[in-house]
Amino acid sequence: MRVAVVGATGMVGTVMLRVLAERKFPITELIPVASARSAGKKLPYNGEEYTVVTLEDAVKMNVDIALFSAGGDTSLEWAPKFAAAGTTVVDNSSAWRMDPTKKLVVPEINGDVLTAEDKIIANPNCSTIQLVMALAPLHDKYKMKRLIISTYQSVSGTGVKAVQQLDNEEAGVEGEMAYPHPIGRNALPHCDIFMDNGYTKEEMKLVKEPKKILGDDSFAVTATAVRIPTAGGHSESVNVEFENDFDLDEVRQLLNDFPGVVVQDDLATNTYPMPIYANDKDEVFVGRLRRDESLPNTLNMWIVADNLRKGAATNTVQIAEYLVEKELV
Ligand code: A2P
Ligand code: 11C
Repeated sequence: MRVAVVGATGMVGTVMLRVLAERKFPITELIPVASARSAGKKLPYNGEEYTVVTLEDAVKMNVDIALFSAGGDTSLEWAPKFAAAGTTVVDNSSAWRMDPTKKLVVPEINGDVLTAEDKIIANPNCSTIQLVMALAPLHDKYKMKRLIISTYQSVSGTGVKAVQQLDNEEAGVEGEMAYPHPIGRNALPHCDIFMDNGYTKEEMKLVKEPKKILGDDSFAVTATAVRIPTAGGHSESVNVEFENDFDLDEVRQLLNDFPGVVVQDDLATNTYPMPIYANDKDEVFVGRLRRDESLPNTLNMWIVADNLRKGAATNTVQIAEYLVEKELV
């Protein structure tokens, strides 16, 4: 496969290169792509160096698969041009996710919706991916009625500038601000931009994307997304009301049996998911499983994953793997 990584110099693009190499993706030629500022720069991949090219050059290079993580505007403009040139694009931006003509995919859940006709495929938002990974097996069995989600999101989700802001604050150094407030020793109930309804865009992604991925809009969702001063790894407190009652041991079993999900839930040893543990791992970790004693058929859970890996790069690469495996590219 001739594979382009668009945004190869960025936070997610860098992890994409690592994940492609780790998973031994069948690459015959790697084409790292970034802005004109980075063209000519060398990037390491699998022990060799590759030269960064521009989108204008890459689109002419007969690419089989392009993994995009260079922002929504770049995707809106360039994904259709790559698709027209015969390339299958897997896009990590929010540009195409809610477009009814595009598939929004977490391979373990709905990989089977993909066909060879899909030329632009959307990768969900990081906080959505870890959420649906933990909910899909439970929804299948007990059917969700309502979800209340509160997120605790790391600064790496915002990008390099935000990681730098936290580093600067921790070192007591003045610098550029990615957020309108300090993030160190703070919690900002503000991820992404505010919408007309008073929710943030991140909160609305959590409301809309799970319904599309699970192919079911019969359940209700409300969310509050909060930025906290962790470097990497998003956490989520989720309250889920089901139509049908559940057994907690069976919940643990269903979660453990689901590919890519690991239950960490042993109170005697203070074992529960944490961002520092999830760091650099591909699995979604679930714990603090307990009955909501205030409502029937209702579960409380705590979900943690590395937002740059399963939340972004790994899921994108898994979609590409699925396409190759099923001979859809
Ligand atoms: P560059 O490093 O040349 O600016 P992040 O998500 O960490 O901010 O990274 C964004 C990625 O998207 C970087 O690789 C960046 O390249 C790339 N990028 C940003 N704007 C463009 C553009 N207009 N064309 C191509 N790549 C872009
Ligand atoms: C965050 N979820 O942590 C964001 C980052 O829609 O792909 C990814 C934004 C997106 O702020």
